[in-house]
This record gives sequence, structure tokens and C-alpha cells, in this order.
Amino acid sequence: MAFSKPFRFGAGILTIALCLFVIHSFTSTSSDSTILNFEKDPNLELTGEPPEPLRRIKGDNYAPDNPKSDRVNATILSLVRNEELVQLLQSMRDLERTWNSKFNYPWTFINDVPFTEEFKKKTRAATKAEIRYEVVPEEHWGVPSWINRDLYAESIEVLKEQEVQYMGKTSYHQMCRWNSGLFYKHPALVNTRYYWRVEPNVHFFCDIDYDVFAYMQDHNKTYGFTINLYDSPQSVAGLWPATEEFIASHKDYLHPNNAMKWLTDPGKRAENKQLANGYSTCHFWSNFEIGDMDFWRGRVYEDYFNHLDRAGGFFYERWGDAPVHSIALGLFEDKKKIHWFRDIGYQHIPFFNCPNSPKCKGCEAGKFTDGENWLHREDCRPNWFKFVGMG
Ligand SMILES: Nc1nc2c(ncn2[C@@H]2O[C@H](COP(=O)(O)OP(=O)(O)OP(=O)(O)O)[C@@H](O)[C@H]2O)c(=O)[nH]1
Ligand SMILES: *[C@@H]1O[C@H](CO)[C@@H](O)[C@H](O)[C@H]1NC(C)=O
Ligand SMILES: *[C@@H]1O[C@H](CO)[C@@H](O)[C@H](O)[C@H]1NC(C)=O
Ligand SMILES: [Mg+2]
Repeated sequence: MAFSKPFRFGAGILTIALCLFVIHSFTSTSSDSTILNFEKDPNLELTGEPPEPLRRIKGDNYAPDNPKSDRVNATILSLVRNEELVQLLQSMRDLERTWNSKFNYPWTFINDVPFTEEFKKKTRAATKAEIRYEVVPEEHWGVPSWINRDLYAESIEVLKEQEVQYMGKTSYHQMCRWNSGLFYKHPALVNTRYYWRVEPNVHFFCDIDYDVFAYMQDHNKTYGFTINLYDSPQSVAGLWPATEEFIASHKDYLHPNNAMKWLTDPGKRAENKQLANGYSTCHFWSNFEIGDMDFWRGRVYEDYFNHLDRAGGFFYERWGDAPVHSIALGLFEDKKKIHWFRDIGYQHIPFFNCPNSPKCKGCEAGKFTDGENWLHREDCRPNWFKFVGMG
């Protein structure tokens, strides 16, 4: 076949253009999806402190041994294993450097077995504040008597098949159940109101110069979070149906200013809502939480937790404390009482909350993940901001 010169010239141009187009669509798919969640990520806006009143250091008002200190009724809290000592020390170092070396809130460490002397010695050396070492009461940790062992074993096989992470690990189910509805009943916490949950191997990046717990109290906040994600729908397939059943018999428990829309709008993940039978799977990522335990201790949450616990989904499925807490807060609490701590720079692998502020070091403002690009799809913050805002 013979082509005329101008035609060959045109085909050449066309081929080059086609190549450029293909290259461009490849590169722009990857770079677009890092920003496609927002017109402009709010973490790129210059971030300051939340509104006054804020309580700050004045003289020795937060000194560790001051019996009349300005500290409110609160503790930093970590369920942790002896084997996670090194990773926990990493978290302690960051939180002490950015915040607690100023305010000296006590740390409470809880374990399902006693802490070793080495664990105690090394954690004591990491803070000037008081530390409490506690063991979980057996009746809070054991698999409840009403869980049918055969059904549990079968369910493990089915959900492992669906690639539900940690489905086969009984201690993971126990941990999720304990963090959902039992931690605040620990005898060492019954006289404490606020907690800041900390896990091993997390990072804090920004100096915080006000008393975060006093902020919760003075502004009537029930719960504070940093990161909002979609969950694995297979792990919670029965959670929303069980919740609907609960609501049907407790209509008066729904808060008039609830965040139902956030819990049920599919956002960008329609398949999640479908597989989770009506729940968007949006949740506050609970490895970070700053909360008022009196909400968990109230009648409404107690009834809700018991309903879920009896339904068995902490074992037959893999209901996490994150979706359980999030659904309860979204339905039964005033959404104005839930606060995004946008100023607390935070990382639990593989996600970040990193604000744009001169107080932050070691993270990149606006970066959501340092993992694979598809992880950006897990970002549920746009839904929270859409239905509730950034307060
Ligand atoms: N003492 C004790 N702590 C546990 C146990 N299982 C989990 N934890 C703690 O519970 C928290 C959550 O467990 P992780 O294993 O970090 O679960 P995760 O964050 O979903 O999973 P990763 O992404 O692997 O971190 C951490 O603070 C753990 O130290 C357990 O069996 N005993
Ligand atoms: C701290 O809070 C708990 C739970 O609300 C309460 O029972 C306790 O009395 C409070 N303690 C003080 C000193 O206010
Ligand atoms: C918090 O609640 C108390 C009691 O209901 C109220 O007096 C106070 O004004 C509230 N403060 C804020 C900042 O909303
Ligand atoms: Mg973890």
C-alpha cells in the first residue's frame, strides 16, 4: 500500500498525538486521584487553633506534681501489649514532645496480661506525668457465653474467603468488642471522664499549646477525631440492619440534630453502602479518639451496645469499634458536639491528618496517605464536611 506524502505526515502527527494522549491520561489519572476528593483540601488552608476559650500554661498550673493543677478529669489511654513497647515509646515520645510535656496528663496503660518490669521502667522514663498500669478484667475480655462456637468457626471461614482482615484472630475480635463497649467500665477509669486514645507506632507532628481536654469540656464536645474513612463493608454487613432494628424499638433515642445523612449517603463508594446494607461505612478512625466517656456510659449507648453484643456481630462478623462508635455518635449525639481536630497532626499507617501550620514538623501539609495511590479512595472526610462542616 502506498500513501501520499501529506497523508503519511498526517498519520505521523496523529500517532504522536495519540501517544501523548495515552501518556497524559495515565499520568493524570494518578495525579488527579490524589486531589479528586476535594476542590481544595482544607488541610492546605492555613490552620490555627480552635476558638477561645483555650486554657494555657501559666506558671506551674500544669506542673506534674501540683495537687491544685488546672488539669481536668482526664487521662491518655492505651490498650497495648508488652511486645509493642518499642512502638508505644515512639507514640509517647511524639505526644509528650508536642503536647503532654506541657500539660502532664496521666497515662493509663491497659493490657490483657500483666505488664512486664521492662515495660514499666521504659515507659516511666518517657514522661514526667503519672502512669497507671492495669489489666483487663477477665469478664470484659473473654468471648461471651452466648456466642455459638460452631457458628463463629463457620463465619470465620466465610469472611476469610471475603478477605476480611484479622477475621481469624480471636484477640482482634475481643479487642474490638472491648474498645466498643467495655473500656470505660474498667475500674481504673470509672472516676475519669475524658480520654485520649493512643496506639503504638503512631506519630504526632504539631505543637499543641492549649489544654485539649479542657477544650472538650469548655466547648461541650463529646468526641474529637482527625481522620474519617470508609470501612471494609464485608466486616460490617449486619451492623446497619442490627442498628435499624434497634432504632425501630427506640425511636426516641435519635438525636434531633443527628448525622444520619453522613452515615447513609453513599458518597463516592456506592458499592460500600450496598454491601453494608445501607451504611455508607464512613467512620471516625478510632485509633485516634478524644472522647467524653460519660456518653458511652449513658443509657442510650449502653442499650445500643448491649443490643449489638447480643446480636453477636463482634464475632460472627468483624464489627470494629470505629464503625460502632461512629454510628452511635452519628445517630444519638448532637453533631455539633463532634469536633474535627484539624490542628493535631497525626499518622497511623497508612493515613495522615497533616495541617498547614508553622507548628507542624515532619509531615507534608494536605498529604492523606504515603501508601498506594488507590488509598485516596478511602477518604470519607468530604462526606463529613458536606453534612456536618468543619467545626
Ligand atoms: N493488650 C492487648 N492489646 C491489644 C490486643 N489486640 C490489639 N491490641 C491493641 O489494640 C489496639 C488496636 O490493635 P491493632 O493491632 O493496632 O489494630 P489495627 O490498628 O486495626 O491494625 P494495624 O493497622 O495493624 O495497626 C492497639 O493499641 C493494640 O496494641 C491484645 O490482644 N492485647
Ligand atoms: C470525673 O468524672 C467521672 C465521670 O464523669 C466522675 O464520676 C467523677 O466524679 C469526676 N471526678 C471529679 C474529681 O470531678
Ligand atoms: C456548654 O454547655 C453549658 C451548659 O449547658 C452552657 O452554659 C455553655 O454556654 C455551653 N458552652 C458552649 C461553648 O457551648
Ligand atoms: Mg493499630
